[in-house]
Amino acid sequence: MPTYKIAIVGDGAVGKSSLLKAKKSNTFDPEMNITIGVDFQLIPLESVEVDGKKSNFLAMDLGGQERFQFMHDSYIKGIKAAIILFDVSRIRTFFNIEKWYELILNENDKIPVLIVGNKIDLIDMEAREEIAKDLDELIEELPRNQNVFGPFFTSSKNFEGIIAVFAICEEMILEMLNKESEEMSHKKE
Ligand SMILES: Nc1nc2c(ncn2[C@@H]2O[C@H](COP(=O)(O)OP(=O)(O)OP(=O)(O)O)[C@@H](O)[C@H]2O)c(=O)[nH]1
Ligand SMILES: [Mg+2]
Repeated sequence: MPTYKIAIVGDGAVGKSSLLKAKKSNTFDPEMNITIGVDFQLIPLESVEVDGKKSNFLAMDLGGQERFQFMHDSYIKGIKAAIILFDVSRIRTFFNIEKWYELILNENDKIPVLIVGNKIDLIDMEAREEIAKDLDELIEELPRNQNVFGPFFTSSKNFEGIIAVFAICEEMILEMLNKESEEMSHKKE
C-alpha cells in the first residue's frame, strides 16, 4: 500500500490545514487554530491500486508563519509532490508564491507542484478569472516550471475543487514515477 509524502505550503492563514480537514473529514471550522510548527495528516486516496489496496498521502502541513520557516527544510525532505496554497482574497499571499516555490525547488526540481487559490467562496467569477490570468503569467515566469500545474481553485468552506486537487496531485505523482521507472529500464537496456 503506497504512501506518498507531500507538502502543503503557503503563507499563514491561507487555509492549508482547512484544506486537509475538508479532504479528510468533509468538515469546515471557521475558527481553525494556527498550525504550531508542522502537522501531519494521513489522507486516503480515491483511486484503488491493482491489488485492491488503497494508497495514501502523508501530508506535511507546514505552519505558514515566518517564525516556523526554519523547520521547513527538514520536513519537506523526500516529498513526491507539493501544493502551494494562496488566499484569493489576500494579494500578498499571491506574491509570496514564488518564495514557497523556491523552497520546494531547492528540495527537488522534478516533482509536481500544484498552485491553488483557496477561499474562492469570497470572490466573484470576474475576480477569479483575473487571478487565473495573473497566475498563468506567474507560472510562465517561474524557473524550471515544466512540472508546475495550475491555476486550481478551492474553497474549504463550500468544498469546491477539493477532491479534484488531490486527484490531480496523485495523477501527477503516478505519471512522474512511471516516467522515472521507464528511464531506469532504458538505462538498463
Ligand atoms: N471563507 C473561507 N475561509 C477559509 C477557507 N479555508 C480556510 N478558511 C479560514 O481561514 C482561516 C485560516 O485557515 P487555516 O486552515 O488555519 O490556515 P493555515 O494555512 O493552515 O494557517 P497556518 O497554520 O497559520 O499556516 C480559518 O479561520 C479558516 O476557517 C475557505 O476556503 N473559505
Ligand atoms: Mg495550519
